Amino acid sequence: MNLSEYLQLSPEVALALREGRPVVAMESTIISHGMPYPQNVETAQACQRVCREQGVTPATCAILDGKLCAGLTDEQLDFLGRTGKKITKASRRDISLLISQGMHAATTVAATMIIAAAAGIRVFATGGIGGVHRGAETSMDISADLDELSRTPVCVVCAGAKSILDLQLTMEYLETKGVPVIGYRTRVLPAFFTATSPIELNWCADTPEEIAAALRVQIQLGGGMLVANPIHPTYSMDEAEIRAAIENAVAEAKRLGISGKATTPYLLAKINELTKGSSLRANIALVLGNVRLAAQIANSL
Ligand code: PSU
Ligand code: MN
Repeated sequence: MNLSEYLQLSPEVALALREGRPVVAMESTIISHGMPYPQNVETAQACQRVCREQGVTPATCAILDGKLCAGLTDEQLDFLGRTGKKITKASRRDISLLISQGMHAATTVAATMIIAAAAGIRVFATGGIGGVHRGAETSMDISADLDELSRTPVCVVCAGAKSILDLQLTMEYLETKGVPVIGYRTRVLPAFFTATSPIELNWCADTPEEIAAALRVQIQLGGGMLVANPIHPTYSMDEAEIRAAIENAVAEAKRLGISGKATTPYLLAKINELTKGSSLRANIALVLGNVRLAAQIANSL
């Protein structure tokens, strides 16, 4: 893979990479499709501040005018946040056409991993990853994020996966694809809004240094890795409340016939509406926690 002719690094990101200083990548679909305006832009800004506080350069990624951008200006972040769901949500399959047609798009975990790897960025913080959707045994709706994790040498820090997905099948798929999933100070997979799920993990780490050491090997092996960082207990949601909201949102999506790449954004917005904004507060808190951990991993790499 050589995408360097399509890359556009911000001056700050280019300098940090040239000098071998730590950089953390962040995605933009979480801004355009994952949260409402203006909290989306405020969160993106807060993520960049958390990075800088740790001495790490933030590289928020997107596709603008057909360029693979790493490091965005405030104006570009605001554009993505205001445009919201009207901007294309880009995964691996969309990249060639977006570039050849000079278009704009927000990047998912999969597309952001591609940009990060092309730029030489090894650590990437997000909220939740895409996964195997409930009912995938008939819909075959499995996020391209999972295949990307198997092939692209980037460490993705997330808060586990939302139970809008089938968590057990998501873990089975990651195992088949050879993706290491490391719990950060936890032995079970966190479930995004809550810190725990019944699913036991094979690996856990107590320090960012341990994760960085494994990442060095994984890069040589030739694939990505997933770090699951539980939401801080202060912000963790009530289990019954979030379960009810998710069940309700999944049923409503089915009733409305929502499918394909519209599914995840629809469910996120519906859950936020049903929980009267408390899921959004949790979402913002866990993203910031993931950025902090990603910055620590990048620092020890
Ligand atoms: N899960 C979340 N929040 C998100 C997403 C997933 O909890 O914002 C976004 C990410 O950008 C992820 C994408 O890469 O949705 C996955 O979409 P799909 O399931 O269509 O592959
Ligand atoms: Mn899908």
